[in-house]
Amino acid sequence: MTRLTRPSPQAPRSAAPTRRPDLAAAIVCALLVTAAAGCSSDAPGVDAGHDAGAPETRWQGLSDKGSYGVKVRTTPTPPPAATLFTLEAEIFAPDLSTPATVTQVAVDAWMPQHKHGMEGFTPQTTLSKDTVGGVTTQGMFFTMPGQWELRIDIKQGAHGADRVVLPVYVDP
Ligand SMILES: [Cu+2]
Repeated sequence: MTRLTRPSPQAPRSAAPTRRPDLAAAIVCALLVTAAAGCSSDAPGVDAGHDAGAPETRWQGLSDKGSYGVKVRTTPTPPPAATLFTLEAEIFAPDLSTPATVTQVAVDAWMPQHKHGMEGFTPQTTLSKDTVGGVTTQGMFFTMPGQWELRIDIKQGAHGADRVVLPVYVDP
């Protein structure tokens, strides 16, 4: 950083139209600091405890109450950050042996460390007409890299209502 007291001959375009060069330099400095912080993380304070958990991805799992087993895949796979992707889920009996009929399913994604979801994206989930337990969700979007959760909420189905949460780590 240059000396703050030296008058700056060329005023930075982002600085306010001021005749006080020390103030202008201070503003530029603040902008640079802000930009640098934004490059490393959107919320460094919130991320402080993130090291506790290792990145995790699972493409299948059991629902919270044990009523269903679910397999998912994405296109493209693995899903990159800031890219629209499609999720296909297959919903089974808990042991994955038999497809389970479902009649109402909602799919969402959540970033637990930051407590936000897909921020303005509203994916559309449709039930397969041909495949029992088949669900397709279009318009999924991980807004940033990091540890996410896929949340498949079975609101109505052969084994009642239940929810599957699968961790997905999105590479930077
Ligand atoms: Cu986040």
